[in-house]
Amino acid sequence: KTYHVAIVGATGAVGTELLRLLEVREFPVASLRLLASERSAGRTLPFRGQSLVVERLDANAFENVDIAFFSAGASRSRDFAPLAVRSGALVIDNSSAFRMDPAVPLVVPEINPEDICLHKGIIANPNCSTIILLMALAPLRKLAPIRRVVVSTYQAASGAGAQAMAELIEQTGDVLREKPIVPRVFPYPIAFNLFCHNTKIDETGYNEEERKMIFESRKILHDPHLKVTATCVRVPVVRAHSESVNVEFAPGTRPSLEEARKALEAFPGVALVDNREANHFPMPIEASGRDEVLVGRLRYDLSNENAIDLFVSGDQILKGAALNALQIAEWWIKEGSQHA
Ligand code: A2P
Ligand code: 11C
Repeated sequence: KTYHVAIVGATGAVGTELLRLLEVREFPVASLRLLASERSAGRTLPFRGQSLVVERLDANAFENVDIAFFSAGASRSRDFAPLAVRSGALVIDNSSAFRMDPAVPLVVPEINPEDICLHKGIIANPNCSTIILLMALAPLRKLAPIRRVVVSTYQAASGAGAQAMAELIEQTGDVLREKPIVPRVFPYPIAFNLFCHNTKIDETGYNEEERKMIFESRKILHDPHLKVTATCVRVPVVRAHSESVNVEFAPGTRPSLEEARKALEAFPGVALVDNREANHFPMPIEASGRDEVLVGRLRYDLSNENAIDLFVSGDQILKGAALNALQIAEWWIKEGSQHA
């Protein structure tokens, strides 16, 4: 069986990666429709040796589409995903529009694939920082119950889109050439700087990215009482997010580092990078372009007998977005449609 596929946001950072993954992972594509804004209509993008023309997103774009990947921001998802579902498409949505809707599964296929079967037309792809965190927590959670997580992120420019990646690169060159810089995409200089994640701060002082990490983690892990606190920071890295994570287990249940390393190594989608002698641990530069989330720097928390510290780096565009979305579709066509 083959599928008629659409990508909404095909010209963006995630959309272009999705296009490449559909080809290299040999997704059974019968036809592919590339959708973006009016600005990109008429542009061509390569797929399987052909040039496909990008079309403007409109209400008729989903006729005969079986699977629609949305990656063009939450307002486009809110406006067009329900139309796509009405036309009979399965929507896999990369935006935050429907993630916390109780009727919409929020899925990391290595963690809660069975939730895919509960969909009513839309399946949500989690926030990239949440996915990357949970890829490290899920194997540890099999060893002992996790009570609390303290996470600080080091988030790449890619999370803010293709233009933000370009801004980081251009601005770095401008600073080196001592040219004056004027931030366009980010609110502050990103070259040689870092700042609180560029989302709204609420009355508690948390930014929106931090809140996503807290609430999405609970939903994906089916653990409404899990305690999570997060500090999300944008750093001058192009496309892989890193996270420093303190994991506290239920009293008296902390696994040994050896058990934790084994569990991480055995978990699909995780690569253990934990070489103390060489001081070689997860780095965004090594995570970039890789499917696996790198996990390492495992050590006992000397301040808490129930906790372990670790460090994680994962490609924000791949496992954080396009790859996870495609894996959802792959699981659905292989396993899920049999449960339907
Ligand atoms: P376009 O390239 O035509 O602006 P990124 O996350 O890298 O910034 O990409 C965002 C994606 O969402 C792009 O493909 C962009 O298309 C698309 N997009 C942005 N605004 C709209 C819109 N109003 N209608 C359709 N697609 C949009
Ligand atoms: C970032 N995590 O790195 C964001 C990007 O909820 O899908 C994705 C925002 C989202 O800035």
